[in-house]
This record gives sequence, structure tokens and C-alpha cells, in this order.
Amino acid sequence: MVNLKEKSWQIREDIVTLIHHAGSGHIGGDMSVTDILVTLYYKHMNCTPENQNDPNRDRFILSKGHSAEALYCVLADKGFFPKSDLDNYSGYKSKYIGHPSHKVNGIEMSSGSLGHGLPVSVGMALAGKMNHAPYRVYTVLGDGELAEGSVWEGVMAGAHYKLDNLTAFVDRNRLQISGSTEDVMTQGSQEERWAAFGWHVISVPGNDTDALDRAVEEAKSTKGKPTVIIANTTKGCGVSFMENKAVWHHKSLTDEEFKQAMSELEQRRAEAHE
Ligand SMILES: Cc1ncc(C[n+]2csc(CCOP(=O)(O)OP(=O)(O)O)c2C)c(N)n1
Ligand SMILES: [Mg+2]
Repeated sequence: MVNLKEKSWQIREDIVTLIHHAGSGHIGGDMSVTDILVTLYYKHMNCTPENQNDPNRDRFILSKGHSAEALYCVLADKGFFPKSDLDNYSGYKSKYIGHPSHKVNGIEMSSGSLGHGLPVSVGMALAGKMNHAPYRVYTVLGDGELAEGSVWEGVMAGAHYKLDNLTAFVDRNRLQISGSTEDVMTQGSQEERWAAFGWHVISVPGNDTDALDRAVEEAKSTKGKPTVIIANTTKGCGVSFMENKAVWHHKSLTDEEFKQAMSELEQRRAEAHE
């Protein structure tokens, strides 16, 4: 059994190393979404390099596609492709570009233009229902992404078709590209909004793999409606000088910053080691 907490810190070290090497990346949102990806890929999803062509595999779509580095680091760690493939991340002719590409093993859908992942997930979940297939569909949206109107068409459809095989996460870090989500587009209570549309709502500390694990269990046993897990996260989680700073939405690190970030993350990983 994988130690989810330790794995999350290790993946964050991989992300920071990747972005420092490449010289660019959406580091803040990578660090907030890591625990969600780790909880899904190392505990809950029936989705491995061996079964990736099995029609009954679970599906994952990163709707907030700019957090591609986090997903690539998880997929590489899971063996979907060699870790060395990421040496040329974001480089000339690399298929590992700054947003998920379906040309990469393990990626179900290209994303990055916000607002599309949930509607496509709804389609996949509906197809699963129509085919009486056992798979589940998971997607992660950013909270800034919720300003896209197409998200709410998907939210309506998910409830209408009673898609209890669909679980959406909102990475509720309260920041988007240019500042606070409340300044850019008022959100108020996302819990109330999704509930009003007919979804089962669970709100958790979103950088806590124990809480995320329990929430996914609850989603799996919820019948007759889709579930949204509002994951209350910290953007830049784990690196003191990045946390809650909009400027770290997309930014690389100096050599000094890299050293400090790695030393903080290594310490957190050591603490999580049992
Ligand atoms: C349709 C569309 N509009 C604008 C953008 C530019 N953009 C990239 S990331 C981002 C902010 C997203 O914020 P959020 O969803 O909160 O992501 P997170 O905080 O998790 O990084 C924006 C506006 C985009 N990728 N797609
Ligand atoms: Mg955000």
C-alpha cells in the first residue's frame, strides 16, 4: 500500500525539479492539485499502464489542463512512460508540452482551454451508463475555471442524467491567474452552487490525502447523482515562499529558490515517512 502523504511530497519534488529544469510551468496549481492526483492514481482509480486500452478502465480528465506538470509527474511515476521522457519537457519537438496532450500515454483528452473537461467527462460517464460499463470518471477543475459558462452546462447535464459514476473535484485554492477568485468573478459558496444544481457535495481540506480518500469513498457509494468534492487547497502548497501568492501561478525558480523549495519538500517527505 502506497503512503499517500509521502508520495505527494515526492511528486512535488519531481514537479519542482521538472519546472526548474524546463524554465517554465504552472507551478502554483501543480502544487495545489498534487494530493488529489495522488489519492486517485495510487488508491482509487482502476487505471494503469497495463489496462489503458481496456474499455472498462477508470477515466481521468485534467480539466484545469495547465497543471500538466503535476499529471505528467504522476503518470511517469506510475510507469505510463519513462521518467527520462520528461528531460525534454516543453522542449523543441517534445510531445510533453505545457498542457496535456492525448499523444502522451495515459492522457485521455487534450486540455488546457478551460471549461471543457467537465462536459467531456459527462459524455464519458453517460456513455458508461448507456453501455452498462463499470468504469468511473474523475475530473479536476480549477476554481477560476468555474467562470467558464460551459462548466455549468456540464453540471446541469450531470445531474439530469443522474451520473453517479462521475466525480468532479474543484481545486478551491481561491486564486486564479491574476489574483483572488473573489476579485475576478465572485464565487461565494461553491458548495451551495453545486448543491442547487443537484450534485452531492463534499467539502474537504484539499491537501489532506486522508480526507480526500474518505471523500472519494463517499462519492463511490453515492447513488442517483454525481458528486463534487470541493477541495479547499493552498496554491503553491509545500513551499513557503509560493503559498497563496498569485505570482507563482506560472513561474520558474532561480537556483537559490530551487534549493530552498527542495529542502522544504524533502523535510515534509521525511516527516510523512512511516
Ligand atoms: C478558455 C481559457 N481562458 C483563459 C485561459 C488562461 N488561463 C490559464 S490558467 C487560468 C487561471 C485558472 O485559474 P484556476 O482555474 O483557479 O487554476 P489554478 O488556480 O488551480 O491554477 C487562466 C485564466 C485558458 N487556459 N483557457
Ligand atoms: Mg485557482
